[in-house]
Amino acid sequence: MSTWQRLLKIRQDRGAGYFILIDPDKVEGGNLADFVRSATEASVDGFLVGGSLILSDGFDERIREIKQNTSLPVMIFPGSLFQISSSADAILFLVLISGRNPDHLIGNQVVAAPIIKKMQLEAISTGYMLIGTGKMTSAEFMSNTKPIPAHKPDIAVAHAIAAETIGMKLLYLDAGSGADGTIPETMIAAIARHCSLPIAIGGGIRTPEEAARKVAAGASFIVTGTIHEEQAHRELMREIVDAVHKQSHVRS
Ligand code: 1GP
Repeated sequence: MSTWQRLLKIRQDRGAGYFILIDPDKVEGGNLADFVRSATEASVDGFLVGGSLILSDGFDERIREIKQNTSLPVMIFPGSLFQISSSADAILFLVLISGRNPDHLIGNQVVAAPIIKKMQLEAISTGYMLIGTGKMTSAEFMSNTKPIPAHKPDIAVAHAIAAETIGMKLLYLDAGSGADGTIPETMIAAIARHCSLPIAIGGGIRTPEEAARKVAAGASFIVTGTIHEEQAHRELMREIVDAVHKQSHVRS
């Protein structure tokens, strides 16, 4: 079964899935193996690995370490061309559709696609939208793009429909790592009404209640990263797992 099929099955069986984003630079206590094992025990649905700016080297080694400690899907969420590894299960093949920076619309994809194909790494075509909820985030600064304003759901809907029409598989709406605010439920619901692509939501989510509200609005996947870098994570992971999966039952 491909990783994409696994994701669709998670969505089908559990209503929605919960992914932990690992920035290899920032794992709590520096103990990646323990972190991955405890997240797996907490029944999260998979891992994303990446960051807007990773300063340490050994990206491939880190992916292998994560893979050795979980049987869950491990997907690259690339912040740059240097974040490609054949050891992952798949890579989110991101196109930064909310921006108008040609490097992130086609330039980097042209460089990366032949490498990914040669590696036989599964690529999941993803329409990535940055949403501006407050202060400037690393993703906004590093990508040199303007985010879609959080109070403009109609603009986000038009981008989502464009991604669907182009033939992308997944939408990822991101407020950016450590964002002050989260993606508004009104925006998620508007996209879910007009577009059938699965929606991943990340950026600034800190509580199970917030995660549950995103799922109730129409999100298929919830991503959190920063909270696990900041605090004891095991209990919180379980609570978010429960909130995401329970909320899915309420919705369906
Ligand atoms: C960032 O969506 C991810 O790209 C996760 O955001 O680190 O704020 O949870 P946080």
